[in-house]
Amino acid sequence: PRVVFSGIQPTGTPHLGNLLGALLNWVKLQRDAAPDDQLIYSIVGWHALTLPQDPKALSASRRDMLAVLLAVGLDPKRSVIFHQDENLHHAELAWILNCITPMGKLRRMTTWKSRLAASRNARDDSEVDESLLNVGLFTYPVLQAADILAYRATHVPVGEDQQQHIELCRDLAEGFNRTFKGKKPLFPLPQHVITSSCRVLSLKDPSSKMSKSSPDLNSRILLTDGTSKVRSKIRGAVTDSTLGITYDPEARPGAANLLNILAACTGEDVEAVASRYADKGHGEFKADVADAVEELIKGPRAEFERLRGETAYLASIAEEGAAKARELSASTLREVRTRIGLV
Ligand code: AQP
Repeated sequence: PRVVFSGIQPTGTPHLGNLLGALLNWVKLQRDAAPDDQLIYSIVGWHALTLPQDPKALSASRRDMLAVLLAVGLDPKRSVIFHQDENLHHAELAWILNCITPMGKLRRMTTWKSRLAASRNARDDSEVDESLLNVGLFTYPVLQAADILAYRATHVPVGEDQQQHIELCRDLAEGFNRTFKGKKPLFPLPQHVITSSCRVLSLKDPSSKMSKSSPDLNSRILLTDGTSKVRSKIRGAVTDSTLGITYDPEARPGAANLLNILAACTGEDVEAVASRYADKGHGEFKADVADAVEELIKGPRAEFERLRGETAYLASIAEEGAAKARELSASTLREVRTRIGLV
């Protein structure tokens, strides 16, 4: 049987990229799973702390994210849905893994390098070094490895941008197995499941991905956006002035992004969608993209609005999820402690 683990940060309202790139795939995995597959989905609050968060907003996002996971169709009877910060085994294992992780490996993470570059740009100073960045950001991938290994997960459905982190996780699992031998290797080497070829790009700058943290609200479609917001954001999406629609991600990234979105919403092949719009105008194309997005999000949006008020229900789901998660990771941590000598 497979053990599937994935996580999402409670850093704000999920956008179309999170839905198409992650959450809807989690639901698909849940639907297609074999009866003895274990599915574990976590809201990773400790990861969110690596960037500054307003405590009130974080607390609200944390609760809302649980409502979102239920609203998109995750079933707490089938999947373990819980807050990372309510299972301390993650932090314990992260510390232990930190102690076997070479700094050089973390310095090579592209996510770390891009944070460093962003900090240099923000200060307009190419001499800025890592001393200004926090240690949590540096060791973020080790916490992610702990999230996965605490459940001895075999499959990790996350975006392509996470590939390097999964490789690090495999390295750490392998290193631990080699150093701390038992009757059999403790950790399976988890596989990266690339859940979607659809990487959703910013509507305003198709050279970067759609992101929760971009300051431009028009760059992303939120799960909470109503019909008219969806329409106006798609209408305002950056495309180009070439007549007709073709799928050319290099030369026409804006149009290609909208084609990818449309194809992902309707479950069609992107080239087939493109050929249907070859002779159509941008206005008509965008109107159809907006309709498809609206069709996709309207159900989860209504369910989210209903659920977010059900605070007692959400609290009970969180509590049950955390208890199950702790139970599942307890045996791993017991074995880890024994093998390293902390018993
Ligand atoms: N634009 C995207 N297209 C496809 N998938 C995406 N994901 C994020 N953005 C896109 C996937 O969503 C999952 C949860 O991601 P996360 O909460 O760890 O956030 P992130 O990847 O750091 O990106 P966000 O959502 O834009 O948040 P911020 O701005 O806070 O960094 C992951 O599986 C990710 O691949």
